Amino acid sequence: MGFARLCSVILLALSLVVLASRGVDAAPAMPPVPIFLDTDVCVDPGDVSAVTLLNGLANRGEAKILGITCVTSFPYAPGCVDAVCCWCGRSDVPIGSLKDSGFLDESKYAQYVANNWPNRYPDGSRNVPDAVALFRRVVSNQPDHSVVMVAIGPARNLAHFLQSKADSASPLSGRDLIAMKVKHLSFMAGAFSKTRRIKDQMGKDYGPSETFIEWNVQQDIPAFQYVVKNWPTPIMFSGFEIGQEILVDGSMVTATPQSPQAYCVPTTQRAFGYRNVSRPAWDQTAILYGVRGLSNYWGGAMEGRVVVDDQGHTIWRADPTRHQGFLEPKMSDAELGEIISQIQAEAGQIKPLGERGR
Ligand SMILES: [Ca+2]
Repeated sequence: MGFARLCSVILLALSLVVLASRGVDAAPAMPPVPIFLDTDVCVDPGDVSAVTLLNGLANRGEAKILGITCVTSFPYAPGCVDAVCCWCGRSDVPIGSLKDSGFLDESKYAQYVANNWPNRYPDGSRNVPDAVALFRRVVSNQPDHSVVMVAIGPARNLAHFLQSKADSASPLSGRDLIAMKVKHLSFMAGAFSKTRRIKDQMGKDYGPSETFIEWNVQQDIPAFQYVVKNWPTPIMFSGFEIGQEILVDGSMVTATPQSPQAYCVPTTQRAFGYRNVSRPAWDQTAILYGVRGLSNYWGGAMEGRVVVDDQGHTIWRADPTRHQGFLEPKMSDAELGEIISQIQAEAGQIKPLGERGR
């Protein structure tokens, strides 16, 4: 082998080492995925981590945040979401809120965050747009079949979006508007695994998926039934079993201790009686799927439909005429956790917008 050829072989080997050392989460160069997020931020602090992850993916150029709606009546939820986005470098994300009263109307962290970190809604949600009006306005301005909807809470807002009527934003019904503008829905809800048993973060075993009623479904079973029956685009579910053993928030807390997200998760964990600073990454998995798809993280065929009984059990049935599926584990929880962990930790380290801190 000549010297020049030997050099080129060494260079090739070195570049492969460099590529490998960039980490397993190096993403392909693609246009940013337009994401509309619906979240029940204020109940589980995992939603705050999920909003952080979405901001991290947007900061990397992989996602574009079109809007975020809150599916809770808690008045400080929009301020909390906005505070997290502002902290991550984004002060103009359109935010909407459920206008029903009395639905998930409490939080162990959201008011403190809304009152103590910069955001547009520190005094509550009175001036926050209605979630339905915001969704219709934002989505109607997007190219056809482009919007990726991500839902990480109960299905009430999604049912309202579907049932909405023509307005100044669009002459279409909600269902027709979604069919025209939305590409697919990534939804953290239900439990589907045939192989993984349902466990909580303390290792308590709740048995197989078919006997388990997942929280997002349970909060509004009629809304969930309505959505799985009527949503006109493909739906990929991230069941409870997908995120249950991925605990990732510790890195975020260490990397950005002054951030609102570093406050939310440990505070709530302590209030729940857990010693771990992390919540399972249920909601983050739906965000990651929405932005990066199956990647080499998961499997999941979409030739079926989900049926929900009146108790809230989720059952998947093969059906070649429908396009609903559920994520199945492929990459190890530890590797997937490393990927989520890294993006969440870096998301809070973007240069601050204006004044930060409590
Ligand atoms: Ca949630």
